[in-house]
Amino acid sequence: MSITPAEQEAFARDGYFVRPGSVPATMVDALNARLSRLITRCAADHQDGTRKSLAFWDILRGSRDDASVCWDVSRGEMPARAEDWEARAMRVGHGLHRVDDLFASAARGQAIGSVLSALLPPPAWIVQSAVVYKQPRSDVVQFGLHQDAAYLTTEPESLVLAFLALDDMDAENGALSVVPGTHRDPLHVALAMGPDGFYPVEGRPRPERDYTPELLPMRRGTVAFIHGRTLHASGPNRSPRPRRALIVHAMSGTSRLASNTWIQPPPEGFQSI
Ligand SMILES: O=C(O)CCC(=O)C(=O)O
Repeated sequence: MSITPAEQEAFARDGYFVRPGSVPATMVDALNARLSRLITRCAADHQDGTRKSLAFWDILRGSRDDASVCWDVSRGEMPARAEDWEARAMRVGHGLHRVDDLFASAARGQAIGSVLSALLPPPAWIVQSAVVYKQPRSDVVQFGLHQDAAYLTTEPESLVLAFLALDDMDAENGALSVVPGTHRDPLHVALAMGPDGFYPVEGRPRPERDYTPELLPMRRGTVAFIHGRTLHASGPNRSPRPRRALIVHAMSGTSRLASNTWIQPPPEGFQSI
């Protein structure tokens, strides 16, 4: 069985559950090493002119099917050597499972894919996969309280996020926080992608409630499974350590993606897990 009755119950009650020790340290090390390679390759593409724009939203919009890197350009000139660009990486995706065998096996394997499959009416489809990269002592990557279903809206709703900690995470380096039970809220806003980022296409006032986020410190190798409407957030990285997370979003093939959603299925359709 891929999930226990207690996990099923927690998901229904709280809108998330956490599984420590899901991915062995050797696999986490291998994913981080592969990540470095993908980032250096992308940097080399910029240096030889294969990739041009360094603008965040240009890169994000074009990132559905590959391993594009969004860069922190706020710290001046990019480094001379491609290997040194990793210190500027903010986000890598959103098709890691499509272009890289190791990330594909992580996304589809026992620790993530099987659990997503157990949570979703079959068939379960991977919509996107990416690494969120918070650099040491940097506040450029942080997230206010949001529902992922706002920017990946499925009808009827079936979105689930798997969040794999690739580093130990705590309050100091920007661990995830969630507001238990908020998956029972309606979708507060639906977002589409414009030239300068996401903009609201449909919104309802957020219910008058006191949202108290709960910090989820995680050891590397932990996976959290989060309902698409569960409010979550994460702060800046104030530590000298990196904070990397693999995020994999999945939906049921019995739903469809809203037409305003920034990711649409590739021509051959989404792949089942
Ligand atoms: O990496 C994180 O802390 C949160 C990521 C997230 O919520 C998102 O990408 O929507």
